[in-house]
Amino acid sequence: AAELARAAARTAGDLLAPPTPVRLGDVVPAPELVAPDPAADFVLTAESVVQVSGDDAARNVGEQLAALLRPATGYPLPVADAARPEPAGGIALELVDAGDLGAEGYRLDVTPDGVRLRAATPAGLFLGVQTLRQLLPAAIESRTPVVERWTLSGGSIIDRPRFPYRGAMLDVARHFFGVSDVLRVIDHLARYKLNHLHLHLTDDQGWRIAVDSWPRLATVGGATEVGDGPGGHYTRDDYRRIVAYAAQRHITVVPEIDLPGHTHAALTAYGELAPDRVAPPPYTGTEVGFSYVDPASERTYEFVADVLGEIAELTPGPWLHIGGDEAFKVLPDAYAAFVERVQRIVAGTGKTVVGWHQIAPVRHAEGRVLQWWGTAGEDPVTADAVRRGARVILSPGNHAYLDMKYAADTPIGHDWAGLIDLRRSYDWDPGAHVADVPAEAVLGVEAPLWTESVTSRAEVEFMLFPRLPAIAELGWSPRTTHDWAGFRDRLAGHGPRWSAAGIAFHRSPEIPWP
Ligand code: TNX
Repeated sequence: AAELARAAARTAGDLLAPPTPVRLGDVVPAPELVAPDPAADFVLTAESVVQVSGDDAARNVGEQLAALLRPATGYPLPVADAARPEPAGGIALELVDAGDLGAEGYRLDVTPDGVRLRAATPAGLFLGVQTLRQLLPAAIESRTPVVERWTLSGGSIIDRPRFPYRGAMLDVARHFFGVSDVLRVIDHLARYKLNHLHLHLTDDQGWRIAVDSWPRLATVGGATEVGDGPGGHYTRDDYRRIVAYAAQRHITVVPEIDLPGHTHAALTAYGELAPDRVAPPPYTGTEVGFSYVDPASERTYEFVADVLGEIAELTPGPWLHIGGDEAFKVLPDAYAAFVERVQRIVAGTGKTVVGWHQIAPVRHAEGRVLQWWGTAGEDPVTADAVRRGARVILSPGNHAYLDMKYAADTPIGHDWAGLIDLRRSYDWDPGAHVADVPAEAVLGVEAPLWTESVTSRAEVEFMLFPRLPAIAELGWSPRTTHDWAGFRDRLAGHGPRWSAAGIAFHRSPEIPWP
């Protein structure tokens, strides 16, 4: 049957008028350099082969490319090793030091003879593949064979990211999202060249990761969520699966254990951590700032060391996020002493500490990173921490928060940081957003999705799309390409891609969707 469908697609495709091809520059995030050659279009055919040079990781990118293209085209697209891969009517992926492309850059050349993609690393090839995917007609996103002429516009793209850290956060604590939902979010990140997934694993309403040394955290602390839902948690194997799936897509998982506040779920499991040593009943509301583990108890630091030790061991990436936000009931001196000690515990695991910018006032720890979620244009305390050596991930609440409503009538979401339509998520500059936080101190950007009001995969996608691509472009594209009108036009063509991929997106009225 697959064979028949393939044949039918081929014949009918040949009879069809060619669809309006995607222009070479219609890529999100915008590439650094685009040089179209209108005389050099290429058409992918049933005979096309993917040739790959390099190591297993490079070959794996070739396999992923073929797997992306097979369902809609119905073509076999075999993947072949070649010392010197040639387009030869298909696609060549070459792992080679092609100029100054860096760790994530790539060069893509489309000629009538095929597509040549070159990068110095498998990550660069993978990122180039995301561009290649966007250059094919939107129907490429279909999971079943489609009648189409698979044309790519001719010319060259040379591309590399502006910032090394480009991320999104999913709050799996307020509402739990199972492994398959998380994997799908990873796919969404990959499309837009985001390379970090921050998982907010713990909060007042639920503890979502199994910890062998403190088992009740997950079994008791994980059994609730906002509202009446059952909650849930990831086993160590679930978490390993998420990390491995992300790694295949060159995405680093950043696990967050929020401390010392946002810990009510941990206290329900282990009353010994609570200031009064009494385990409270579960909390399934949406208030913040009321809970904390006792910073004056040695037992608390044993807990922190055990938990962070296990998470570090399960996590190949360099980061451990310790939260640090909204610990309103812990006095400043006790808070600073606690965070400094936890920073040392993280250093002891070999990881680099990340925290919400509330940790800025405490002593510097080697390499530490502050995730800034402010809404003003200045923050002297964060600027001072930067002078003392901190780097910053920008998640401004009034631009990058994916849980804010698009408009007053958006059915889910918050508005404490204002309404965030697409233009608001797009129109700011991470390199010059906070006074006295220079671009050199900015590691990158991250778009957090808090889930107090977000309960399903479809609702996650509704809040992510179309704003996630806007944040992705701020993290990836050189500032010289920044242009609202151009972004709007480039993004419009992605609507049909999302529809074909079954992504439930918000049809922002600002975009001329086709
Ligand atoms: C503030 S942003 C929080 C979260 C909430 C969010 C809702 C931050 C570090 N803390 O606990 O979920 O607002 O928008």
